[in-house]
Amino acid sequence: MSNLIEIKIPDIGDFSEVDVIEVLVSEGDQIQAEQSLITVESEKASMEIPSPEAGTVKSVKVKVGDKVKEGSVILEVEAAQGGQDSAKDAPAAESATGAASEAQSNGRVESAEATQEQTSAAPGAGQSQGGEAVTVVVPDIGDFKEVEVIEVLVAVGDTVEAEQSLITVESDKASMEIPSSTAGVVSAINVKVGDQVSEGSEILVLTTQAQQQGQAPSPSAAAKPAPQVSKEAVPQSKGQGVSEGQAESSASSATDDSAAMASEPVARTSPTADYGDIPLRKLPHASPSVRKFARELGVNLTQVQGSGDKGRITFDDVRGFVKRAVSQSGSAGTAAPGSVGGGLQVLDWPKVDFSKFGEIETKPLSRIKKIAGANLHRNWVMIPHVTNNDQADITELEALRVQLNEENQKQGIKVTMLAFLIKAVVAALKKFPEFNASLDGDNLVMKQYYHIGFAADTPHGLVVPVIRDADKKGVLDLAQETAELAKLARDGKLSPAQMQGGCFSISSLGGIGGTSFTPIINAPEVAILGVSRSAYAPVWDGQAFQPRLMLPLSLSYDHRVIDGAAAARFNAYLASLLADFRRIIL
Ligand code: CAO
Repeated sequence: MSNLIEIKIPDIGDFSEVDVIEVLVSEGDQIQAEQSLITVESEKASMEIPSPEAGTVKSVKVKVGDKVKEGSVILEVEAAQGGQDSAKDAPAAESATGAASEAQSNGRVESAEATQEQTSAAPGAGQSQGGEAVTVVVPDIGDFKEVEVIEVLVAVGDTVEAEQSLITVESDKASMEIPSSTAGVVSAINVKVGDQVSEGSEILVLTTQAQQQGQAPSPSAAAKPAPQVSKEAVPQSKGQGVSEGQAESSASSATDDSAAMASEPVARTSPTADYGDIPLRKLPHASPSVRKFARELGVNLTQVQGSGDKGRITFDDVRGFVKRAVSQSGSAGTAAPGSVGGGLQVLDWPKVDFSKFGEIETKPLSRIKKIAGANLHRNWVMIPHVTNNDQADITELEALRVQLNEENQKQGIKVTMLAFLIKAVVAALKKFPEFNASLDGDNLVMKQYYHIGFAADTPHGLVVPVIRDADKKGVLDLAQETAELAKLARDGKLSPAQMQGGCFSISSLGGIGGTSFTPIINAPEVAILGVSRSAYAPVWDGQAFQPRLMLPLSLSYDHRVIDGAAAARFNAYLASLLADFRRIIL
């Protein structure tokens, strides 16, 4: 009875076909039951496929990039509890023909090792007579001493071309693909994801085409033994009389011994491949799944700025890159065909040694500045902003404000223009509901509530407290609440809940100055009102210039949702309410 078992993909729920994104074991590995063997990834999730059995990996049937589904064979494992006899227990003919079968080869060229085992067991059943194998080692990789293998890109049985990438390694600073130094069929893989390798580490063993056909070793392999040549005497007699025990012990030593060509008929030399001029491809710092994601989206990772640890590129970096590319090429309309980056192909941020020009002091950005900065940046690059500037005549409103403050002096409530603005904005949102909305894909979410945020300048940076249900509050309540929230903001005591749920924001710089500015929309809101300092200006009333207190209103809106005409109407309506506050009750 053979104890060679095929490990298949189990029931993986709703996913019909998934990609192999990591192969976590290699031929010869001793594995435990439930140890993860490969990682697969669907559009929605990644999952690791565990082994149902402990044992020794005899062959790996999949490689990174393969598509698998329930029932796909991923490994052959010699079960630990099964005793000495395994594959060899199977009749020779069955073994030889089985090697060619769809089920065993999984549609690929059968591994050289397997072929040779079959040759031993059933002389004449295969073409390969063995010969020298070429061990591909990690070449000189510069300053990197120990680097981690993050991808194995080939599987046993694969035919590889010279210069084809075999594995990806990653150091603290960079990733690079290690190419094959020669063409051939992969007969053994000596590394797996997570291994540390350095110059000279053996990656895999290749059987060249000539050897497969029983010809002499290629001159390049035979005549150019690199310094790392490893002599491997395989204890076996020529082509016949190989006991099952011998074949077994040779095969199971595959992990440690690149002479895993278990059934080689004679002692042989396995030269280490010479890289010659083959270039190593340095890759941006990113995990295999992020690079796969980028490949699928056609993103060139060399153009993506990594925000992760040590500049590592994350999924969000790739998403952000694509979103910026889409919004830029969409608004510019001039992106070259096929160029994902479009106008994004900008120069790197300038690195300047400022101390060359004078004395400097470097201070880290505050936590709030970093968070706010990242949000502002996203909103600025992802939302097509347009700003409509208008002015409101607040001469009468200012008189009312002063009067209210006199009347409410004893209660300690100070009414500023902000409270009136919130009240007027709510009325304008009711009249123009698309301003009280958020984009959700192709849908516009229309809100039936009126939570108004206002930008507050604090010693640590900008925050936006939110007044809930502003439509249900009077001007005095609003004045009191904004003052309380502004104080909490300045003291750094706002809770997250007090900054959430806003429908529309107001950024008032009126207490400071300015005549207009472009406020950045606070996503996922679709508009924001910027307010600058009011000032008296001569206004023509049809007969004469009158001194009127004019308040500058700068309304930035998301042009994907709001048309310019609607924005002009909103701003004009708002100005009319501020000019005659009685209209609020209409
Ligand atoms: N025109 C003229 N004067 C104005 C005014 C305006 N538009 N708005 C406010 N003022 C006056 C107030 O009446 C007050 O005058 P007194 O001191 O004489 O009473 C003074 O300016 C200071 O007002 P304030 O700023 O303390 O109060 P506020 O309610 O107007 O604003 C708050 C509160 C929290 C919004 C404000 O303090 C603040 O932080 N503003 C900065 C917001 C910001 O940074 N925005 C930029 C974000 S980036 O887009």
